[in-house]
Amino acid sequence: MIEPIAVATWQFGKQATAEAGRVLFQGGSPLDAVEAGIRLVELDPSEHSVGYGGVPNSDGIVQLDAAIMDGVTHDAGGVAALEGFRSPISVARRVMTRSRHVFLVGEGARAFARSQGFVEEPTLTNEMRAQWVAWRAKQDDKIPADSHDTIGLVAMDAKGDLAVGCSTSGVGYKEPGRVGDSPLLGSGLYVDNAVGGASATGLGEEIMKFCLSFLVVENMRHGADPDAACREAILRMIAKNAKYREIAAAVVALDRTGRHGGYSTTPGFSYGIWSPQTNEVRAVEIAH
Ligand code: SD4
Repeated sequence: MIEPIAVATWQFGKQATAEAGRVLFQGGSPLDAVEAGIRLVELDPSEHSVGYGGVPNSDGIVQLDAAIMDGVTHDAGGVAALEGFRSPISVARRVMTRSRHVFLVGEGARAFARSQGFVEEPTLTNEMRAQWVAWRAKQDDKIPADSHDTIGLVAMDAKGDLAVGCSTSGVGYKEPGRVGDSPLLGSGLYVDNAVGGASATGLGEEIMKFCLSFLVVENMRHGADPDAACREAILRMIAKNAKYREIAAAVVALDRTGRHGGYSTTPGFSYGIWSPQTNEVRAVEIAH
């Protein structure tokens, strides 16, 4: 008998995995669990890196990226630079199930969401608008410290079926149209029922150069446990270029036996875990 389990990036991973767990407990599929867990964080305006209340781009417009992938079938859907919808993970899932495509961006993604009956709503909160106005006044090129904490969630049900999702408002004050790793299959997320799943967070410009989530899943395929798989992948980045010791990149993984792990280039990464026995946030302390 396999225990259902969910893991998710960062402190909000605790609430997200608890929500995913609730869905699994009620007999929902791993895809249902991933969507529900991520959606909870997307709709929380106090989280400034995801969904409604996320940090805008340099024009003051919130452009959201998200994707979802099914470990059983490899079906997947994603949206990028989506404006006007608070829960891009739900639109991404609809791309997977109701479109002929896998990935829709910008105005096309928006038109698709409308056609599917999603309700357009403001995504920029007053608080984030005020921060953007202050940033613009300073002409500051620096990325604000709390502007990038993506939610990545991997869930497994009692049958051992897996799914993964990832959602973000991306790097704060990014160029309009910029897309990070989060909605890119293999970079921000990847899952294969035969092995496990992984999701990444951090600076997408660098993560996508290493297909980080795919790499972690392949490391697990070749026998590494999730902790080792994440560590080997991050160390490969650092071996390529020591600058990656300073650039935030982190990844969380769950394998098909329910083991989980994570690793990051810089200290301070944590992830949440839900299982029927536990409901905790485990802080992954990184010693380099
Ligand atoms: C991006 N990977 O858009 C996202 C941001 C992020 O923690 O995860 N930050 O590049």
